[in-house]
Amino acid sequence: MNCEKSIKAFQKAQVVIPGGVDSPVRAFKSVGGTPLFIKKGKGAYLVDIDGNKYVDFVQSWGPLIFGHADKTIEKAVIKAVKNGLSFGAPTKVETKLASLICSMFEGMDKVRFVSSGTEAVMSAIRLARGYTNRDDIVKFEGCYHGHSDSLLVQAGSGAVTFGTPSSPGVPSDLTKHTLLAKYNDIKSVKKCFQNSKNIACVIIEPIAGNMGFVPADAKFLEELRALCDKHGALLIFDEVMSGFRASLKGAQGVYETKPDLVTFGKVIGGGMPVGAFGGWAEIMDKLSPDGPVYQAGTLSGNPVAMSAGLASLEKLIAHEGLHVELEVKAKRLVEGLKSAALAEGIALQVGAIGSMFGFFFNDKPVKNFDDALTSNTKLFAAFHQGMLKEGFYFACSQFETGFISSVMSDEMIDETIEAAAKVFKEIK
Ligand code: KE4
Repeated sequence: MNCEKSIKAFQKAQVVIPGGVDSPVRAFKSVGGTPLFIKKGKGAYLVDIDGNKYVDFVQSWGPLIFGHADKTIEKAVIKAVKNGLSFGAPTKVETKLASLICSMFEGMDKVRFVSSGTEAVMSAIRLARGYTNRDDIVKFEGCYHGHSDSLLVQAGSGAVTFGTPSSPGVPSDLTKHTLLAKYNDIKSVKKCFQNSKNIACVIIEPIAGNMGFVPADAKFLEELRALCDKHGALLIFDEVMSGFRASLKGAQGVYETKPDLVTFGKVIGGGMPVGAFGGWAEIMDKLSPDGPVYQAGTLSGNPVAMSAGLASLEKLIAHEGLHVELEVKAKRLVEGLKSAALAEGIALQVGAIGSMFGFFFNDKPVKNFDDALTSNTKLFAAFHQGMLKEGFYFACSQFETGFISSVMSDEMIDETIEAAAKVFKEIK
C-alpha cells in the first residue's frame, strides 16, 4: 500500500498544525503508521490522496450513517448554501429540526443547538448546575464527553472519588467538583452520593463508545435513575455517539430508563458541525434569554448545518427498520471477526447494538474501563495496520467504536471477515 503522499502531507501539516491534526485521535498515535490524508468519500468508501480505497467503518466517528456524499443530504446542503451560509439570526429550519427531535423523545420538550458534542455537554452540565444550584457532577471512568474542563478528569488518588485533571491546563479547583464512578457499578455511584450532598447531575454514555464499545447493563441504568431521583440530581444521557445510531431513538430506544437531559452530536448534523442538548421545559427554560443560565454560540443553529441534520433525520425516520437491518450486519461482522480470530487462537470480546459495534483483544468480558485497559492494544494496532493494507478502515484505537452505514452490502461484510482471517493469521 503506497502512502507516499500522505507521509509528505503529514510532514507538511505538522509544521503548521499541532501534531499535524485538528483532533488528537486522528494522528494514529496508538496504532502507529502515518495518518491517511483523505481525498474523498463515496458511499461506503474512503479514498486517500495516494488513491488507496477503503471500506470505512469510522464514518467520521459516527455522523455518516448514510455513508459519504449522500445525495439527499448533499442536495439539502446545496439548496441551503444558495440562500447564504449564516445569519446569526433565527431561521425556520432550526424550529423544524427542533420540533422533529422533540417529537421523537419522551421528556424532550425543548432542545438547543450548538456546534459540537463538547459544547452540547458543557452547556448541559452548566444548565444542570444552574437548575439544581449545586456544583458537583458525577461521570464514569472511561466515558468521554468532549474536552470541556470539568470533564477532562481522571480518578483521584486512593479511595476518594473526587477527580483530578487528566490534562495540564485544567485547574484542580474545577475538577474537584467532578466525582468519578465505575461504569456498570451502582455501588461506586452510591459512594459518590455519600461523598457529596452537592451533586447537580450524573452524566453517562448509556452505550459507552469511548472506552471501546461497552453497553450499560439495563438494571444499572434503572438503579442510576432511582439514585438520581432519591438525591434530586439530574440524569444526563450523553448520546452524542449512540444517538440515532443504537436505534432510531439511540439508547432510549434500547433501554427503558429515561434521562432528564440528553446531549446529541454527530448524526444530528448529517456530517456538518452540530451538537444539541434538550430535555424537560422546566429545566430548559432556565437557559438565557428567558432564564439566568448563560449559553450562546455564533454558529449555533447554522442554517446549512441544520439543513444537513434535518435531511439526515428525515431520511432515518423514512427508512423504517433501518437500525434492525444494520444491527444484523453489525452482529454478522463481529461474530465473523470473533470466529476468524479464534481460528488463530486470538480471543476477541465483541458486541453490537444497532449500527454500533466493537471488539476487544481480550479473553475476558469488558464491563468497565478497568476491564477495557487489560486489552491487548499491541495486537489491536497490528490488526488495524493489517486491515488498512487489505483496504478496510477501522477506528485507530482499541478504545473506540465502529459503525455500519446503510450503504454497506453483505458482500462488504463478508470481504471484511475474509480479510480479517488473513490478518489474524499474520499477526498471531
Ligand atoms: P465533539 O466535541 O468531538 O463533537 O463531541 C465530543 C463527544 C461527546 N460525547 C461523546 C459520547 C463523544 O463520543 C464525543 C466525541 N467522540 C469522539 C470519538 N470517540 C470524537 C473523535 C475525536 O475526538 O476526534
